[in-house]
Amino acid sequence: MKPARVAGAFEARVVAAYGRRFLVRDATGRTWLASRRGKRGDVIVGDRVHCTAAGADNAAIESIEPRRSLLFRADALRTKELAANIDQVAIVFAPQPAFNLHFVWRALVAARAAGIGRLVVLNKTDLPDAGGARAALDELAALGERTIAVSAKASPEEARAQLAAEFAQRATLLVGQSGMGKSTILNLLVPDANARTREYSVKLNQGKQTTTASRWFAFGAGGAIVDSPGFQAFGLAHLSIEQLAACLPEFAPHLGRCRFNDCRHLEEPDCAVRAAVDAGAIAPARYAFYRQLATESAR
Ligand SMILES: Nc1nc2c(ncn2[C@@H]2O[C@H](COP(=O)(O)OP(=O)(O)OP(=O)(O)O)[C@@H](O)[C@H]2O)c(=O)[nH]1
Ligand SMILES: [Mg+2]
Ligand SMILES: [Zn+2]
Repeated sequence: MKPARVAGAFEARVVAAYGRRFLVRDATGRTWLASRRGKRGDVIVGDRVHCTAAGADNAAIESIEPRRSLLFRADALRTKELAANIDQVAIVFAPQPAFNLHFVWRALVAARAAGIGRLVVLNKTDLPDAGGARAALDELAALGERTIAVSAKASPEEARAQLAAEFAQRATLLVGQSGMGKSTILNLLVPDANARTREYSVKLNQGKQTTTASRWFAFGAGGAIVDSPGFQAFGLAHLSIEQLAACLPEFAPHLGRCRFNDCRHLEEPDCAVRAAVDAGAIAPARYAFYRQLATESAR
């Protein structure tokens, strides 16, 4: 007996978005070009959506399922959603091109604030470590973050095994500055990703094959890997000063111990966080990072 269903209605995953055009993948693995009639900007990669068929390969997105998670960044002017329904963010950095350590730290704060798991990936370990990437990774491990070091290009088999263990059965978003190796890692784990990226670009009329937008790829049994384009500034203007302090793990033992309940840990007297900096329990560079974020906070 066939299951009852509404003619032409189906559920799907948004696997790519380009302007107001989307690619959605249904349960059978078929990809449809979809549009969101009337609405603007409310569908993002990773969303589970309800669609109706509107032609041979065309569909209309009728509604969006509630999201399990949402990662985004924001500056004073605008908010940029990165992906919906991910379980963890893999922040990729490398000795070359020159990395910005604050980018890694900011991505960790954004993920923590969104209740999303975190993994810091140092890639290109085959290159000379001019920028102290390894030391930066070790410092993050000491703060309790999950870390992993790989060379996706020089030791692909080893890298594949290491990464597959971390990515199994979870939806992972790859983020990082441009050129760190996100797409290389994706291609290592999802062998047909290149071909599908081309297929997506053609269907969305994008032309370019570099990573210009987030794309969702199924990975193994129950997992997914989302590639995203590199960008330079990971804005956290959407977080309040209180949230920022709560997202720095080494601040945790000191929070609630300041003289004032609403202490911002900036200029207030008898601040336990600043006392911890003076005592060497919080690294001055991390406290300076916090102050920087606090100046950008819109709330
Ligand atoms: N030496 C070395 N080069 C690597 C490694 N992994 C990736 N690369 C190279 O780094 C360059 C950038 O890699 P991509 O995977 O395109 O980087 P990306 O992070 O996807 O960059 P965007 O899409 O621009 O954000 C390519 O030339 C890769 O071949 C590695 O482990 N070692
Ligand atoms: Mg890329
Ligand atoms: Zn304080």
